[in-house]
Amino acid sequence: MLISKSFIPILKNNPSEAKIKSHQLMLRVGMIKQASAGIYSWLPLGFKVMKKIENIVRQEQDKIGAQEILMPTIQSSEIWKESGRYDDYGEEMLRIKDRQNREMLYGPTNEEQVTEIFRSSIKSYKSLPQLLYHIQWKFRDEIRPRFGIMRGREFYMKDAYSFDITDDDAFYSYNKFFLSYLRTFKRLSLTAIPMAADTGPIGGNLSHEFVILADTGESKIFTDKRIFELNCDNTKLDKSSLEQMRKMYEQYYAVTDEKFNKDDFEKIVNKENRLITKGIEVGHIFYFGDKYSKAMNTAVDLPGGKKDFVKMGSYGIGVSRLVGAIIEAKYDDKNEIMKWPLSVAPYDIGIIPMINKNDTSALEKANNIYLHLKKNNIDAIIDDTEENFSSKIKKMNLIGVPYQVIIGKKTEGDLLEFKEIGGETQNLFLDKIIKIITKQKASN
Ligand code: 5CA
Repeated sequence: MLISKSFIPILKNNPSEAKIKSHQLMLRVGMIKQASAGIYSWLPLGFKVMKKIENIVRQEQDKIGAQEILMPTIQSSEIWKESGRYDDYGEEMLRIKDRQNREMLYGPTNEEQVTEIFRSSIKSYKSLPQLLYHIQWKFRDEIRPRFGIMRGREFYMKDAYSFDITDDDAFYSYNKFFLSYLRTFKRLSLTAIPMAADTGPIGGNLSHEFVILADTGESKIFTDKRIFELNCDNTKLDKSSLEQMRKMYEQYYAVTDEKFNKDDFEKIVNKENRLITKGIEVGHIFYFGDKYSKAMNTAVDLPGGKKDFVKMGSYGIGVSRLVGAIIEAKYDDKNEIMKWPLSVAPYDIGIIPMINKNDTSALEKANNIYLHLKKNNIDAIIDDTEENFSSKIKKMNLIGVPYQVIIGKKTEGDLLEFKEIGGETQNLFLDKIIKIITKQKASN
């Protein structure tokens, strides 16, 4: 891709309406454009990043045996009346009437819709467990949409739902998602910690929020620092390994302010291990037993011939919010450098030829390198503008392409000036550069 031909509308300065880094940067480099309050269009750069995040989320859902479906954005009010949430949800729900005067709504979440799908087909314990998910736009008429896509009204969410018959089996499903969340955030190069959380309008009594640390986060968190040293790398997918893994995380105090109790915190956590800070909620999982299945009469046959209501959980990841969350976590404020993790970067490498009107040899060289990289599945962007060197570097640093190749006066023969964003320049042959990037990609 050539920058001159791409739709990357970069602004000279930070837009004044944006209060936090991620919102500023996303507007500044043209990742998004506001359509109305809390509602955004996604432009090529932002859309690419979000799609890459979405794919990682999808792969990790598939790995635990969840099956992808796609439910509509517009739902009928009938099922919400059955569950009792039509009135409870209040003004956050966008209510719509169709031409027959039927009450419809733009889905803020899908517990009712998925329960309706499940009950129409699944009749026996033999078909359980069922883990279903979709990745779809949601709408919540938030009172205070803010920070760009971080708290939008329209946002993109992965939501999954589990169906089991016993609590024991349902916890097994819950733990599978717990693990898949840890793996997902790790692939996005984020350290998300699971914290005991309130259940709010979703309901139930077991719930974890997955939170990444950031000063600009809206969640206040209280935790034992040692939770950051844990990892789930060797966890297997069987029931007891998963239970042990969750217990390992739960051994440390980690809660958001809704669940905070000062006496407990000071009693349980030694002074030197206490951490009080802020974070961004990137995922939230819930277990609520038969809350919806009872209200919506969703039961299956048990082995002995009796019937029972299914036990359910729901599991959300803020896919669009993650784009902003990664910026909050990775942006280097001091040097104005954004470094996207390679797993979600809009481009793998930026090629920066020094161009002047009388000499196009650097651009020709850039094009050749581009084609060679493409053959090796490396996605490059060439800055083919005639701007000066420092403004080109600045632009590339702002876009956050993880690697750069500079083709300047000093570039002779096949040796190239290569650097990882923010790092030292090395002189390398193209083959070596391809090896470095390919290896890094494979590790994701
Ligand atoms: N039904 C459950 C689980 S699927 C549910 O809706 N959970 S939630 O309300 O916690 O939302 C799941 C995730 O969506 C949150 O963790 C957050 O990352 C994201 N999210 C929620 N509200 C917004 C919003 N207004 N803007 C952007 N992302 C949001």
